[in-house]
Amino acid sequence: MIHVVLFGPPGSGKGTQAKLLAEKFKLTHISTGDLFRENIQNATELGKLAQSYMNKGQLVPDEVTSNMLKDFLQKHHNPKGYIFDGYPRTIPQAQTLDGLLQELFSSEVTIVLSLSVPDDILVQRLLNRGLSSGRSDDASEEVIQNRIQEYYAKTNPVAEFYKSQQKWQEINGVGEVSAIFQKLSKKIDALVA
Ligand code: B4P
Repeated sequence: MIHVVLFGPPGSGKGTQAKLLAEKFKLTHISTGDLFRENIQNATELGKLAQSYMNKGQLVPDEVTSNMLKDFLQKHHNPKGYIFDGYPRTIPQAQTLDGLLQELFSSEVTIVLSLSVPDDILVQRLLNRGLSSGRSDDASEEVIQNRIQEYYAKTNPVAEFYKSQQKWQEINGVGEVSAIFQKLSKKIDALVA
């Protein structure tokens, strides 16, 4: 079983690459952002709560996010493993993930692949996506900047957590989607070979 965490700021290509990698390596793709958007569309209580944070570019509280993740893992068992896209985003989430993988599968995070992209390119990508996605969190530069600030304040410390465990690998996320996919695939190939 392998567990890949795809890491990086908003707009770095996590969602884009996670879908491709999940298909290639037959891993189950878990995007906490997608799960929140599904709940928003279905107007669930969880969706209403998540929307109030996402609209402002803030992170949804850890407890809510982690309970949703646990529920997903229990319902979607994949003996090959998972690709985590957008989780963990805080140190408590990283600790929760360790606990869940241990409790449910007697397993642990195998590798963290971090996509690095300069802020100006992130803003441009998200504004572009906002033109067609209808996502409220992509609609204004102010909210996008807020998401990037949240990343540096709350999510970046997670890097140290994984670096100290020698699980951290950095990949340049600027360039063609296919070229970045090749680079990420090589890292996972090395794990499954
Ligand atoms: P997410 O859904 O994770 O959204 P994201 O950070 O914007 O990244 P995403 O994966 O969608 O975009 P990608 O970089 O692939 O989170 C949204 C919100 O949900 C968060 O702000 C937060 O409020 C909440 N949330 C989610 N998880 C949470 C958690 N664990 N804890 C608390 N809150 C949580 O792509 C962006 C754009 O770039 C796309 O248009 C894509 O086509 C384009 N692109 C990708 N790769 C490219 C490339 N190489 N070149 C050019 N364009 C590229």
